[in-house]
Amino acid sequence: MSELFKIIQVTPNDTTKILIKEIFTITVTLQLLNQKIDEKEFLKDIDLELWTDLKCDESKKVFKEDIQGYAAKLKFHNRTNDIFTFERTFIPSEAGFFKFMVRHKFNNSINWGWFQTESGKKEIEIHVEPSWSSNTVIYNAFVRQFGAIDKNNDGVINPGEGGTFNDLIKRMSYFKKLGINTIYLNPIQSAGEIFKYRTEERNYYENNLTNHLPVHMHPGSVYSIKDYKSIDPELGLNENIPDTDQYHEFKRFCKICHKNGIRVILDIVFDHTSRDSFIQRLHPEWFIYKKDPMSLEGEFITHDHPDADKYWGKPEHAFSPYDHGVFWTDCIMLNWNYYYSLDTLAPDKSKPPRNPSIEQMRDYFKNVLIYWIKNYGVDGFRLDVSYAVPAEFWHDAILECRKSAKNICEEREKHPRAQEVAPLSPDILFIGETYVDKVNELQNCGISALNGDFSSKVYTVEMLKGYLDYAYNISGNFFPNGSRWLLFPECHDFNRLPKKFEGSLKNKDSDVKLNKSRWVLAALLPGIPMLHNGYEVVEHENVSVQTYSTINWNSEKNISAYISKVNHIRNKYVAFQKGKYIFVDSEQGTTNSAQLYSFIRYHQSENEIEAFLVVVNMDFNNKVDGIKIDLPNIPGFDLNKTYELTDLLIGEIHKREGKFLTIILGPGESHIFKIKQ
Ligand SMILES: [Ca+2]
Repeated sequence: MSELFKIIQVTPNDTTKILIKEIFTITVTLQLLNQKIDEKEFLKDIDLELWTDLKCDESKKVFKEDIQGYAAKLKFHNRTNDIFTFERTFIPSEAGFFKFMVRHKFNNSINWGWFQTESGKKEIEIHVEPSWSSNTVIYNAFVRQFGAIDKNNDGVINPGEGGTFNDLIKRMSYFKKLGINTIYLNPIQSAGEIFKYRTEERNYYENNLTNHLPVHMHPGSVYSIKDYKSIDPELGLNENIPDTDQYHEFKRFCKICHKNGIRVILDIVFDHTSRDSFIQRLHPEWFIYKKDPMSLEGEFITHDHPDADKYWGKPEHAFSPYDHGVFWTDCIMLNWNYYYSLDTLAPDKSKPPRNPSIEQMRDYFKNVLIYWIKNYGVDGFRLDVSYAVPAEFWHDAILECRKSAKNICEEREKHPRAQEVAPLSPDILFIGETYVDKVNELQNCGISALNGDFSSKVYTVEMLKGYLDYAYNISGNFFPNGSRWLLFPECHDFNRLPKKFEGSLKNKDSDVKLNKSRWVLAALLPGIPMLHNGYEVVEHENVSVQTYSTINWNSEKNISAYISKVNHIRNKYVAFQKGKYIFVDSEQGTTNSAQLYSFIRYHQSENEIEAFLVVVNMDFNNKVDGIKIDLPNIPGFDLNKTYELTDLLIGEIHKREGKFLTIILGPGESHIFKIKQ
């Protein structure tokens, strides 16, 4: 049979991420090698089958009429000369990891031939992603900072004046107005008490005049967790409910979020714990030890080392995580049997001892995730330092969390009193923190979106275009199709935007223009936008993860109305949530001095094509005065004929013809045009 035809293509032919409840098509293209065969005869004699474990709403309908189990016949689609295409469409009903294979036989042959990709793969992986990964707009609240207020007017934030869950609850209508639909909280657990500061920071805090508190009075880094199932009691303070506690307050927060259609994502830190974490006491074998825990050179001390009595199992000798030249002395590293940082950074190649109860540790951490889903109805997680935990652990954890979430959601339906909380849907979202490390491995293990490097690429048109071309496989094939990235101009890890650009802000309101322009990019480029608290009031001061910090909510510079407008545009149009992206050239070119970042987003549904042109002046000091941009072909539009551009930000309508447009835009301003023809 092989001499009659050959399969030349199967699409997709590599790991692909698709959305739950969205139509997904698998296409097989084959070439007829013997032209003399009659088309009717050929179609009668060819059998093309798809084998898959995809879970579909209409799986009964799809699979029943077709052969056995999960086999489905591919249907003839069309023919051009000697090329035939066959298709099968699905609507996946459950988030998860699946695969499919394609096989063929001809003329009642008893032998099936299995299709293999060029790299010899028979099974092609499909990740069905949470539906809300496309339409979510995230607000990142650092609870301790968000509501911090100097109640006694002594000019500083003292213990008891930090932010609480109740401060977030009080601003629920603000969040809704802002057009966000997910709140991501930096860790809310209690921080460790020992080594609250890393040694080099200790000096800074002791000498910094703005820091009035002695070291032991600081609340400690939220990324140095003492007990994974705890909540910092200070976050649960509430003057109106004196007998409440942090657990009750967090549950109340989650419930009110859900009532308002807002999902909750929790930060989880599985790379390290605080030095005095309780699991270090219970499971010393989950950690690794050195005589000097802040040394790359010294040997690891195993439990049977001659000096084990002195060092092994002792929290003060547990090895600290090491990152970019700095030991995080307030933390100790968990032993995942995964020596990523050590292998690349340690001058000696000595490996830490294997964790003898790694399976137990993996189970413990999976249960930590399930604990938050079951007891608070948490909808997703942001995985801190996700690249330092094995990807296969994440893969398993994602599967088990979604399985548990499904049961919890069903239980909530059946027994709402017994199960008083549940995620809004069982498709728990996982976002992995990594900027540049192990991105491919993490995209492939089933994490729905990665932090990525957007916030450090928003300086120039050239940098940003290069980054997006890479992230979205436009300049090569780096990641699974459909990979998603978190797009945030700011987060707790880096300086705030106005600080980053400090030297180049020339006018009084350049910082406002800067933040406005970067939000349009974050919200409307492909990805998941995330707004870091304080960005909307153009805050210059960074958050402090170790101690108290505030946001000046009364700042004269407030762009929340603008952000809200942009977010509502994103929320209204599917093209911005999951449409295709095309970069638009300008006569200034794609250089570091170019001002305009322009792009098309379009989405084709059954009855219409939605298309938008976004033009952003990335220059926050100078206007753009008559620069030509050159529109690409947009499917469904004929730009030689008149078309209409409606600027959704200001409501102006322009009629144009041809592919060149002349742009005039103030510093940091943008056009968001809906294109109609
Ligand atoms: Ca105070």
